[in-house]
Amino acid sequence: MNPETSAAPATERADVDVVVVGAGIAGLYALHRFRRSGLSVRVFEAGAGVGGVWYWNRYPGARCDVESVDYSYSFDEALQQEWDWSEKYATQPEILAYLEHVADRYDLRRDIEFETRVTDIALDEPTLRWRVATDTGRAVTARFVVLATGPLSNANTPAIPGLDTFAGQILHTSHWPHDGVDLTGQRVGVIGTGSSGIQTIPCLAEQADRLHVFQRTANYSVPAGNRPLTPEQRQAQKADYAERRRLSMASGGGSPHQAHPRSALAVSEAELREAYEQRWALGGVLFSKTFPDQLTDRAANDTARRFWEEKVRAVIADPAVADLLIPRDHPIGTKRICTDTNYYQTYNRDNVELVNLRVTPITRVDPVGVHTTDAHYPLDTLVLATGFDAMTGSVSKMNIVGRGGQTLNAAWREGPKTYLGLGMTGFPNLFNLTGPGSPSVLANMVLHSELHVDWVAEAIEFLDGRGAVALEARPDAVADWVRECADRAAGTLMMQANSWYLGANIEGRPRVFMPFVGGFGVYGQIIAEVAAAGYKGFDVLEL
Ligand code: NA7
Repeated sequence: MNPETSAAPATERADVDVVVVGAGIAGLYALHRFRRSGLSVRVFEAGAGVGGVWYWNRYPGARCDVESVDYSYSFDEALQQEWDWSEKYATQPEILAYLEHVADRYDLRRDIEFETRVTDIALDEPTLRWRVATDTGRAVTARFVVLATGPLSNANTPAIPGLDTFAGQILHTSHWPHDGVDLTGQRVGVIGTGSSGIQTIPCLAEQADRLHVFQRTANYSVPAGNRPLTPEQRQAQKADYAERRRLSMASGGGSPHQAHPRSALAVSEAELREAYEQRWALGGVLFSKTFPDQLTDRAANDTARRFWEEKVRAVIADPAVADLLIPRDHPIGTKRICTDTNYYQTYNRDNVELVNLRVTPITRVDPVGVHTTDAHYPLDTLVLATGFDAMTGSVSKMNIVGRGGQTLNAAWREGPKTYLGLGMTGFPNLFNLTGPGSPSVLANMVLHSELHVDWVAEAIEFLDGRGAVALEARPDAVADWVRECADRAAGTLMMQANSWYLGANIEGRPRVFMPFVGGFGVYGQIIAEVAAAGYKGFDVLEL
């Protein structure tokens, strides 16, 4: 507790100014930034180390699909100048090493309690203090609670009959053993062909004796074009860092690359092709933003889809296999485009078989393998690349109780309801980072985390500066924001895919498009204007 900066009322003081839940990218920066404001901070982290998603997702082939030079903190020029990324797209071990370096460099670990999961967060209404309880029995009170739990941190394990009877090894991509796994000579099955499956399948195919890929829905993937960075490239990037960051902060997705200035439907065939070729060479997920109308106009989207299909068919030896790998159920980019290295080429290998679950669904797992409606696949290892209960999953696992005993889960029963993604009515001083109602996973999560953390830090400074106690989102501001997010999503093609952006991968979740789709730069402006206007849409509370 820092007595100078704490504006605690005469009533009992809180143990700390801020509790941060999670020590991933957002949580680490939150701790550093809040300390810089002179606040006392306690971070609770379920893992045994820092890193969040990069601590847990250790499957072979795990990489970020945002360029490493962009997917890194911008808050300290010295840090961004001193750290050397070895490749265009960093591997999970390299990102984790970077985050460990950050934790050491800023002496963060002393305020983090590891292997401690937050179970309950309850408001004491008279004092507007939060009481945060954990599974280790530790509880603290705080003036502010910041949820830095990440949108992709709650693994989804499908309820396949008999899964628990499997006598071999079951691995989930998001909980891969820390010592690695040797699959040499094994019969391996992979369920799931999202980003995780698509990254790991080529690596598993090289190790396994036989690999069966159980695909329910085909996905669009674009080659990463990954390569080592030369010292000259690194130097050039670092020399240009300020401009790179400026462009990223103003962009749609938090990276410096700009879309073509014209509609995909307004350019000549040659220009169209050239633009797509350039993005293809750039690699990865940015392919979905080659033209500004690609995600709003079906005809524009089709031009990208046709280009993509031609490229992908060209590398798959068997046209019948290619037919199965080409999505037909959603426009390109309406689920996050995957980024791969030799994914489609992997199906040309003799030891790899693609099983189409749309025609022959899995019926059950038995002790020795997987049954579909027409075959039994004997396996030594079954890999679940089945994704996450995304966006709201981790928050919903905690029992968060606000005003009048209302839980956040009850408040969000029909879908998340936030103002700017940050604040919720009935939950004063509880801030949710990079979750629903913000650009979230549609943006570069490192810069997004910094944007959110800085906003919250400044909001706390604002409150403390005027002797106020809390910010609480007004119900009308929440209703307007929820409507605005829904309207913006409805104006795109994003509603046409059964994506985890919509919670469509988890049974029982309401079908609501959760991220703010209006762009990272636009969103940054909106929240800055709200702050500049004295936190318009929030009630500023005094006791
Ligand atoms: P995703 O993208 O949610 O992919 C999960 C995959 O698992 C997807 O292909 C699913 O098929 C499949 N799945 C899930 N449940 C089942 C069952 N019961 N049977 C068969 N197949 C199933 O998760 P990822 O981890 O790959 O990626 C998540 C994000 O992390 C990614 O977008 C990046 O931003 C980083 P479905 O499509 O539901 O038919």
